[in-house]
Amino acid sequence: RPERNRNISLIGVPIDLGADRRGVDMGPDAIRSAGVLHKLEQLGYVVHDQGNLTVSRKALEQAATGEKLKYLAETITVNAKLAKMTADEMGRGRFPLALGGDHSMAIGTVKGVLHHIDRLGLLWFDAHCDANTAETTPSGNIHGMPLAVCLGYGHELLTGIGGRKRKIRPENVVIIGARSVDPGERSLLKELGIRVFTMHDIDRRGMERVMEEALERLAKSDGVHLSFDVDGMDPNDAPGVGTPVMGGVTYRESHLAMELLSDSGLLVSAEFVEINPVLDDRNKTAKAAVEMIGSVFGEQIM
Ligand code: 4U7
Ligand code: MN
Ligand code: MN
Ligand code: MN
Repeated sequence: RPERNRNISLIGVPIDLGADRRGVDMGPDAIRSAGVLHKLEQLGYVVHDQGNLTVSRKALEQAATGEKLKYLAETITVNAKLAKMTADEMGRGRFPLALGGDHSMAIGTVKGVLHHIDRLGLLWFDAHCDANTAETTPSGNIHGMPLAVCLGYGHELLTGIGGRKRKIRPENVVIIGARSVDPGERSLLKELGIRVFTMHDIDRRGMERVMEEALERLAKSDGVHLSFDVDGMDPNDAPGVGTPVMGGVTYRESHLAMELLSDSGLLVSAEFVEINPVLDDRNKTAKAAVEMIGSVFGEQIM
């Protein structure tokens, strides 16, 4: 079994400006209530809890701003702070674990990790591909754009966060669980040659073989960031999400994916995002996220 970094830096990111449904800003506290600290400490980790970043909700009061990218300014502010905190915590030798919050926060975490690992691999677990740009977005919601931004595509104020030159290389990205892809995303991902493991692939080949191929690709990077959008899971198992899509990755398949990722020893940072307790069923989704966190940090049944 791989040597693990025993020090985890927990960073709550209560942002909901990237999404249309309110409430995802309460995700970090929902995951805390579901016992994430206890889980990690039980597994033998030392958790350095940074609390939650401050996210101004002022922008929300000025409804219908007519911006093409909704709440761009505050989203940039939050992600710049998050990138810095992530890079700083990694600089202290800690494993950054961010809790969200809408998926726009991946811009900050990934840019922060890129500060230390230039050839970073990225495992994007999601029902969506989050590869829209200002030109292709059907919604104007920035949580549909972070993967494009991490690859260097999109509004220059977003790609500039944490330094324009820091980006993920297409050959180091895998997407797992995709089942809702917009036309503009499809063309960008095809153009870049990004490996997308759709639900069709998981149905046909099973999660074990999908993960084996995914990890084989990611092993060529210098370390992997996990961006886990809980809507990648099936809405029956993870109902507390703003953009549910039927026919997702089951609870068991998700566990297996996290266990195999854990066993690979490639993981250097992670985030769990899009948990919306307002839409949830008795914190079921946050509890599922804590179980996935357990698996990815090495929890075993026996
Ligand atoms: B999430 C969407 F059009 N693609 O861009 C968009 F379907 O972080 C949804 O994966 C984005 O939850 C979902 O608005 C973002 C839409
Ligand atoms: Mn999603
Ligand atoms: Mn997402
Ligand atoms: Mn497990």
